[in-house]
Amino acid sequence: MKKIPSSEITPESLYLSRRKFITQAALVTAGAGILAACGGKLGGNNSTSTESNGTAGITPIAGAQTDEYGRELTEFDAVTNFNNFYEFTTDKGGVARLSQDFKTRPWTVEVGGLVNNPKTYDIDDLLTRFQEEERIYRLRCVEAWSMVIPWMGFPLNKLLKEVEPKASAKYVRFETLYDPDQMPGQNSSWYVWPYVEGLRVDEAMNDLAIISTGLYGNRLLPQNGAPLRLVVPWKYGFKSIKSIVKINLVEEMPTSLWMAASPQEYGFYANVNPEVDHPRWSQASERIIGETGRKPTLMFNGYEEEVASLYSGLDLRKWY
Ligand SMILES: Nc1nc2c(c(=O)[nH]1)N[C@H]1C(S)=C(S)[C@@H](COP(=O)(O)O)O[C@H]1N2
Ligand SMILES: [Mo]
Repeated sequence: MKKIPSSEITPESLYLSRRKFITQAALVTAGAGILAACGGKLGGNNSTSTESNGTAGITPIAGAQTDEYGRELTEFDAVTNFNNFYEFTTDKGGVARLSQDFKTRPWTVEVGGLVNNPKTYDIDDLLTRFQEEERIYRLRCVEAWSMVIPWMGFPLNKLLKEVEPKASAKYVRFETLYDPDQMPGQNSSWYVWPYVEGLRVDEAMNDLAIISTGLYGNRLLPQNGAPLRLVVPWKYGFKSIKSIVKINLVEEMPTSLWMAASPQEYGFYANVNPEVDHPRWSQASERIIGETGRKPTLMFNGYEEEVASLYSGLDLRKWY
C-alpha cells in the first residue's frame, strides 16, 4: 500500500517553528536545517525569504513536495487565502482578512458526554500533551475543488482514548465557537449556528482522522480554523470542522449544520465518491487550486484502503 507521508514533530521543533514564523531570518537564513523527530527538516528552502509574515517559500517540515500519488502540494498562499469559513463570510477570498483578528487565546476545548473521564483542555496544555505529526492529505471540497495540504496535528483517537468513551457512545459531535461579535457570518439566519459536525465513533478512531493544529510547519491561521480543527481526509471538506470548542460523545447521530440547512444535498457520511454526484456539482473530477487542470476524483479521496471497511454495510450511492 502507498505510504501516506507523515513525520513526527517534537514540541521543541514546533516551538522553533513558531519562532521561524515570527523571525524567519534569524533561524532560517543561517541554513539551520533543524531536525524533527523522524528526520524531517524544518525550514527547508526558506533561505531566500525574509518576509515576517512567512508566506514566501514555505515548505513542509519533512520537505516533501507531493502527496503519495505525486500530486503537488498546494502553495501556502493558496491554502491561506482561498477558504470556506462561513462564520466570517461566504466569500472564499475574504475570509483571511475578516478573520485576521480572531482571538484564539485563551481557548478551551471541552470533551465530554458519554465518557468516563470528561476533560476540559486549555489549548496550550493540549498542544504540549499530544505529540504532533505532519500529515500530507488531499482536501476535497464538495464544490469540486481540491488542495494538497501538509497539516500538523495528532490522531483524534489519542484525545478520545484519554476521555474513555462509554460503550453507549455511538457518535462524536463537534462544535465550533459561537461568537457573533467576532464572527459576523453568524448573524446570518440562513444557517443554524454554531457549526456542528459529527463522526461515527469507529470513523473517529481511524488513524487518518486528526485534530489539526497547524500547516506548513506553522500554527494554523484563523482562516484555516485556528487554534484547532478536525481533518477527515476521506470525506468532503465540510466535515473538517474549524475552531472547535466542544467535542461530545453521544448516542444519536448528530445533525450537522449542513444537514439542517439542506438535507437533500448534504448527508452525515459525506464520503468522497466520484460516482455519486451532488445535485449541483458533478463529483467525477476536481479543479486543482493553484493549477489550471482538473484531476479525476478518487474513491474515498484516495484513502479507500484505509477506510473502505468502515462502510461495508452501507449503500455508498446514497448521500447519508
Ligand atoms: N466552522 C466551520 N468549519 C468549516 C467550514 C465552515 O464554514 N465553518 N467550512 C468547511 C468547508 S466547506 C471546507 S471545504 C473546509 C475548508 O477548509 P480550508 O479553508 O482550511 O481549506 O473547511 C470546512 N470547515
Ligand atoms: Mo467545502
